[in-house]
Amino acid sequence: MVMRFSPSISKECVAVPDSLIEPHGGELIDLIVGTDRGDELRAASRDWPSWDLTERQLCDLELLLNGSFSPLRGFLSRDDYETVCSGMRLGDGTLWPMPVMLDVTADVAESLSAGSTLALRDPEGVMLAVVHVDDVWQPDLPAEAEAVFGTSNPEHPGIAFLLEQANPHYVGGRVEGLQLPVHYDFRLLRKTPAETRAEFARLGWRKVVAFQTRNPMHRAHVELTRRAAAETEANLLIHPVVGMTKPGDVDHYTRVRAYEAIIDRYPHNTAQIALLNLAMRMGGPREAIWHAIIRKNHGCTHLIVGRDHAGPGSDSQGNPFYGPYDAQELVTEHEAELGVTMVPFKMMVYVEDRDAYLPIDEVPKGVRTLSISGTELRDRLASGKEIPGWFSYPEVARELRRTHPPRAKQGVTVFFTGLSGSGKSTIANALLVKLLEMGGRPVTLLDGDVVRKNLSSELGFSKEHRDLNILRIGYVASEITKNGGIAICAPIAPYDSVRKQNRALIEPLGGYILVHVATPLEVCEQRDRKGLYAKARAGIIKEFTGISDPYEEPEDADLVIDTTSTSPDEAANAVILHLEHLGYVTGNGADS
Ligand code: PPS
Repeated sequence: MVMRFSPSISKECVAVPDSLIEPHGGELIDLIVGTDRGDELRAASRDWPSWDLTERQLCDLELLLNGSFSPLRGFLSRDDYETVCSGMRLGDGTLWPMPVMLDVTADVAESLSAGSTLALRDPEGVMLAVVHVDDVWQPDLPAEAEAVFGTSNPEHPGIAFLLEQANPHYVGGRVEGLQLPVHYDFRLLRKTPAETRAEFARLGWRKVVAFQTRNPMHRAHVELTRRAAAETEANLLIHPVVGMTKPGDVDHYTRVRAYEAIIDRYPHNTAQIALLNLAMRMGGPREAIWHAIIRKNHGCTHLIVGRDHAGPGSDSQGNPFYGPYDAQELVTEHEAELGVTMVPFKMMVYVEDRDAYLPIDEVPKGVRTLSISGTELRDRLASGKEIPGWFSYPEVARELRRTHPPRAKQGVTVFFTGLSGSGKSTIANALLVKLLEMGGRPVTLLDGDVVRKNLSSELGFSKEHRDLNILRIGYVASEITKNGGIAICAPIAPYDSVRKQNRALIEPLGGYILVHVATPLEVCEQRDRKGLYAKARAGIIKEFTGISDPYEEPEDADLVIDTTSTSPDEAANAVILHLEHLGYVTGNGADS
């Protein structure tokens, strides 16, 4: 049976090349210098300014140093940057779609000029490389975003990164490397282009089709890659990105264990896994060209380009950032120049009657198909529901379940906010003992007063200090949540933006529930159990929340409780019921 991927592939009979594909630009770049030069650079670095590389820059530097970004020999100069942004080409005309930039702060930029040298260091301070500076300039980041990503929508993760996280100055220049960044995980699977090429040469792999992925591979992906390899009569390189992917993606540890678990599903010795420490930009069409260049440098002759390749999906209004096949179109335009053959594929769907996967355009009309979206998969994991065998393999489902337990086994933070005397601590204490009585998970109470005696003992009540206090509580709660415990927090937390920062930190790690203890000020003041309101009214205590300092009512509370006429027992019970409603505690106890 002949499988059809695209007319161009099914018609052509591709000859087996007698040597590996040429790197992009003709030469595989290796920027690591010899020992003597390394010693020379280390000694001279005493007088140079240093830059501590960001997470993204560490990824970019690694791929520059090991030749994945051939023909680049450093971070883009201003001229190259401008032509890359405007026309996807370096100054010399070589196709290059993505800016690879060294962004620095204003103070570091001020210490540099053309001709200076900058030492690049990893987070521990180890010098990995130097940049011989050609240009230092302040780029127009919104213009770059628009040119590279084809939109100015700040919800695009590549644009959000540029506008919110990138530093405001760029430094361009040639790089000399002393050593590659160190990785302690999956060492045997991390391969430089020289290593994949050497391995392909040794194994006699001349035609290699690369599969780029940032997701776990389920049956659809395995079927698709098997078909792609069979159709092109090529070996398969599963080449997952383990650097930076889209925020919220499954972590690379889980994914790599899952890739390792399915490698035996391919015909023996025909497929391999290699990990790529790329920082993705989610740039859709341009990024697809970039992926092709990177795979070419690793010795791959073909690249699978799927639906919405390297795209970030849709914005919050449901509008897709790119058309589903925009990436395929752009790669097709440049395929001849790239020298990498695209293996395009449509979305694969499961055809129940045949118990098989088919590209959606090959499914006969009226036939029932099944698919599970990423969101549905996350929901199934969270609720502990079955992951059907037609969708994934038991070994992949097992790995996902290990790191994505159902909600009843995930950590959760219950964050109370409200005025002094509103009843936060009392409800929090009642909740603590009720959860301990249920059992199953460790429970920690971070009460406002108690935290101020230890974690935040040196802090006062200025906005700055209050925010710091809440961020500290949030950090501790995030660690507890990440490790499967329950954190109950009960500070006043009067400011909205810092509460939101905590939510953003904690939510991806488990549950986060904001409870507004909305007891009115008059009631709190009337109770005045600690006599603080009287002192605040008398001006003895300054900056007192509700009296002489603001309290910003939350608009994003998951639960609102007014203790004017609610007992602590009732209030704690309402929280437990809400946790149960969300699945964080089950009817039989927290550990079931
Ligand atoms: S904050 O704003 O969230 O950092 O405050 P928090 O850490 O919860 O600390 C509030 C407790 O400190 C006592 N206290 C004050 N509260 C508000 N404003 C001022 N100026 C102040 N000075 C001291 C007070 O006992 C608070 O405890 P609770 O349990 O809320 O009454």
